[in-house]
Amino acid sequence: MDITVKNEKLNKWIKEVADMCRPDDIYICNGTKEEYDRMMAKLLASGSAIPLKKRTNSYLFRSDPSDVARVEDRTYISTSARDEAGPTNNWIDPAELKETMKRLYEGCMKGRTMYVIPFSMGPVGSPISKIGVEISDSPYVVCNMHIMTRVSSRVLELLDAGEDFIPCLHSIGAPLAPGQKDVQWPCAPIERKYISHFPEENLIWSYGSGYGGNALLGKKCLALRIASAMARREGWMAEHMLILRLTNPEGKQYHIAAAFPSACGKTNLAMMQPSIKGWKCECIGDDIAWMKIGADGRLYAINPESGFFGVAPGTSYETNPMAMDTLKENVIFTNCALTDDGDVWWEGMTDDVPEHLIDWKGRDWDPDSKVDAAHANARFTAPAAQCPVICKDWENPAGVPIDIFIFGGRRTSVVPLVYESFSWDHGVFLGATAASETTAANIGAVGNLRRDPFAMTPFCGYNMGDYFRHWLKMGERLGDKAPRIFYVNWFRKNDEGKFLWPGFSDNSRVLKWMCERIDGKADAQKTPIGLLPVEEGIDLTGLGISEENMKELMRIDTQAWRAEMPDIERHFAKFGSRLPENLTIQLQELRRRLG
Ligand code: TSX
Ligand code: MN
Repeated sequence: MDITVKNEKLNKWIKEVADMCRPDDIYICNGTKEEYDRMMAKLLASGSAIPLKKRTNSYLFRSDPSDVARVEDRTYISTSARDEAGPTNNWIDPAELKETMKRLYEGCMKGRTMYVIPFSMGPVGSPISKIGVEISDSPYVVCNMHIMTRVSSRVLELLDAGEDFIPCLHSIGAPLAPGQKDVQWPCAPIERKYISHFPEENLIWSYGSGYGGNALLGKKCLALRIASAMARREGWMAEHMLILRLTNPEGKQYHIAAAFPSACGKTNLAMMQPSIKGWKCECIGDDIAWMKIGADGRLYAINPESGFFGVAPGTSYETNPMAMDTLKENVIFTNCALTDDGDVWWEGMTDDVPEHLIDWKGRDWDPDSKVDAAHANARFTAPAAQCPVICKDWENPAGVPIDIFIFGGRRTSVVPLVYESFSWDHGVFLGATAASETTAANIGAVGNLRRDPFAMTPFCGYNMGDYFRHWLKMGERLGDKAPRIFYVNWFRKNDEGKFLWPGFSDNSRVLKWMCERIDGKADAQKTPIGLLPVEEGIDLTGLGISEENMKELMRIDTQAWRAEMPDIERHFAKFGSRLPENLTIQLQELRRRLG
């Protein structure tokens, strides 16, 4: 195991980790197809991967039932002072957390191979991109990282040339004794899982889980938690946002970045195909945006990822045909159900439920069963390049210039279909107070209002009060080149509990109004909460929605809005003295406008 690389920091780190974790073998990844195939062959041989007859080069994995999602209460932002992590993060002192985790890491890779995965978040060599190296003992992680990030020998060359990288240490926490038989999804029990971030030294330590954001460390850990802390220090933005390009019939392009809490259909919007004639929509990313101010003073965005790690249940040719077409080949499915003819299935995929399935736990399942066949958090990992509407500029190292920011949430009442902020600071207030009603997908009661500022609550790597301040500061720097900020709610219902807005492709009508606002072609009416479309402001050609429903979608109930104030106040109070005064002023002004 005399592995040496030219990058001294990497060399030293590999040796340190190997001495601590004591793997049987070390392997440095190069990102080639041959390597992917070799890893997958190993996973097939061990029985972890199930090949799918119906989809070329695609495989199904079943996780341990205790390891099915990100573990937010085992996720830590470990800074020297607790207050730097802030009220929205779990905190443990770095020295103490490292002590605890070193004891767990001690010998944790015995009987396994230690994979060193050099990857780039963002196009290799882009000035907005960052390099990471994940060390993991999971070949499933290696395959997923091949799809979700750029793993390549070109990254190794940049490292050899002395470029810096973010070390991401991962172990499933399941060493094998000599002769011990492996299980299908090795992992550690919940009380030994730790997803730890040390933003002061750009370091990630993850232990005990093989699932999603707990294990694919380039995504939530690096591209959001560590990157958000770097972005504040370095004057850029790392956001939980989709990126899309809209093109109008005249060929003018608009770039939109949008943040929504979970269960609002972010991936669906990222791949949405407009219902209005002559408008085109292309996908650049569905989850994360890294943005820097360019030489012309505008804000440029890249998607740091190279794949989609999407929630499968609810994805169908009705809700997201472009995603369905992305999933035809070269896909890793996790915790989906298996059909008798060798395909995957999940709740909401088709109207007809197959007569027989193997559920996500590997048991026989029949349609009369009360349990779901696929886990509610079942996932697909698919290359972004396979999306039929991927934008030709999705890998442009310069990024795309953002014109519009959208925030939103799922609200059955109170919040109108769309409104524009009065100013940047007012838009930051909208992001900071963004809220969604809980659905069956959340834990606890359905319909509770949950504030999820900028959809960043689980992903901000530092004090959220400082994060609000950073947004205000970016607005000052961008000045009149700043994107305009809108708030949307696709989910308002009538008093019979029916959705008022058709959503999906028809959301293009709302996006069109935003573009017309940018171009000074659409009037808006001033209301206490923001700028709303005037009557007939939104293009409803061919939609057949009633005037009454449209009125209800845009109605502002000032009484109901006044009733929101105490909750916003309680929400803001959590941030104490870290809450920027500008946001307190925004709240005061809203209260005054509501009368
Ligand atoms: O993703 C959704 N979007 C954004 C699409 C680009 N969903 C699914 C949310 C769960 C992830 C939506 N659901 C949207 C939406 O705009 N709107 C709704 C609510 C809705 C559901 C079904 C209908 C209409 C609205 N069906 C009919 O009107 C027939
Ligand atoms: Mn996300």
